[in-house]
Parts: sequence; structure tokens; C-alpha cells
Amino acid sequence: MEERRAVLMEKIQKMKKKCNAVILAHNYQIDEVQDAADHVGDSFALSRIAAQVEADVIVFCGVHFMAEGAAILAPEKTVLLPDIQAGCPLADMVTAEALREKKKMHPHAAVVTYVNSSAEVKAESDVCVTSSNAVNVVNSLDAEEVLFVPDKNLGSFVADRTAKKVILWDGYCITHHRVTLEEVHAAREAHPGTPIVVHPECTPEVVKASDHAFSTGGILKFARETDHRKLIIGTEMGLLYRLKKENPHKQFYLLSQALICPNMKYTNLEKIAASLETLQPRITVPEEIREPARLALERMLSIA
Ligand code: CIZ
Repeated sequence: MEERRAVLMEKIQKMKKKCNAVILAHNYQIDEVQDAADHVGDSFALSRIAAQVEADVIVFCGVHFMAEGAAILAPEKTVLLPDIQAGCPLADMVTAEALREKKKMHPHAAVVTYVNSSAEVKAESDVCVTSSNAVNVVNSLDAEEVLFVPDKNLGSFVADRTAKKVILWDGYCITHHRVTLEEVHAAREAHPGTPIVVHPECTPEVVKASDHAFSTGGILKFARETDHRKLIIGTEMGLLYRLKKENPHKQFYLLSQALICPNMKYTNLEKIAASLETLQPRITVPEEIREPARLALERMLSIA
């Protein structure tokens, strides 16, 4: 096992140099992929790095919309997604066509789209958001009404923190949506006095019953700064690897055993090596979609 890792890591390092590549890994990736990465972070932070980093090739270890985000912001670079099957069921819950229809029903609403969406959907949007900036972005808009796409749980989280009217799309992250109120109560009983920190993609009842709701970046920051030595974490289990690595003297418990995203687990060292060898699967976005999608992302950047 260890030998396999060492051999593959060496191979990846050599190929990275050869094609001037950088490896970006999402916080939810498996341990060995996080270890092989030059940068580990959330989708938005990684897209920004993708746009700025001096590299010809970006190996994006995450899911499809994340690699697309990099291709939107860095069209001159070759963006690779090591396993093309790595999709996002939440992003698939809205299509550009369905969104166009919904916009007709709410002509005065600003379309606010979570980055967990396809390039086509971003291209139909006024502004993008991430879980870390959604509340600030919505509150900064001139519009009094927003159509929040596609995550109804993050949308409800925003609705509770704004005076604006928020129209929700009926989408959700199948992994975070599975966490139950009973699991929150059970965790409180098992670990009295331990803060429960969840992701805003969890249902509103789970968020309300917890102590804090943050993006993955927010959870990492909270874990670093809090005096608590134990935390219960309500987000995809991949984050625990980084939490433990960064806070070796603290203990982290996963709120629910259902918190595993199969799409985030497709990528491994073999697939990264194969991707670098073949420069495939490559993610590109047609220019007529890339430009309006880029504008929605850039608007978020200028606000956040
Ligand atoms: O935007 C991301 O990277 C996701 C999926 C979650 C988060 O809060 O970082």
C-alpha cells in the first residue's frame, strides 16, 4: 500500500514538472489526493488559484462544475478532471432551459446562483455565490427579490439572514440533505458541551438545531480559532482529514455516517497519473457560455 503511494507520488511529481502542471484538490477529496495536491481548498478558492497560478496544466481533483469554474476563469490553461464521472447531483438539479422558464415568472428577481452549478446555468445568472459569501452578496444587491438557484437549503439559510424576498429553487445536495435532526440530538447526548458545526447545505432544521453553520473554509477557520478541544462536524467526511492534520491536538467527530459524497471519492493517485500522462479528460467551456458565466463569477468577486 505504502509502496504503491510512493511510486505513484514520484511518477506524478515527474509528470507535473514535465508538463508544468499544478494539482488542485477540493477539501472533500480522499487523503492521498489531498496529499498529492499543491493546493487544497473549497471550489471558489481553487478557481481563483487556477486563474492566477503560473502553470500550463491544471489537474482539478473535485467534481465537474469545479473544473468548469477553472476553465471559465483560466481559458488559456488546460484543465483536467481525472475522472469524468465525478459530477454533482445538486448542479444537475437545474438546467439553463428550466432556469430561463423560471426567470420569465419572476422578471424582477435577480438570479443568484450557487457556484455548485453548470457553466450554462451560471451564464443565465446575474451573480454567483459560494456558501461563504452568499449572505453578503445577496444583501449587497439592488434588487428586492432574488431567485436563489439551485440549493434550497443554502437559499433558506440566506433568507433567514436578509430582508429581501428569496425565491427558492427545489434543489439540494443529496449528501448534506441526508443529515437528520435525530442525529443532531444524538450527537449532543453523546458529546455534551461539544459544539456542532454544520454546512449550510444541511436542512434548515438541522442548521437551527446546531451551534454554527459555515462553509468548509469557515469550518476550518473556526476549528483553528476555537478554544474547544472537540468539535462535531456536519459536512462531507473528507474535510476531517484536513481538520485533523491542521489541529492534531483536537478531536473531530462526524455528525452523520451518511456524510459521504461518492462523486468526491472517484479521484485517486492512479487517475491523476493517467490524466497527466494523456492530458485527458479535458474540460472546456464554449466561448458564448464562458463569457456570461465569467461575468456572473466576476460580479461575485467584486462584491465579496
Ligand atoms: O464550494 C465548495 O467548495 C463546497 C462544495 C463547499 C464549501 O463550503 O466549501
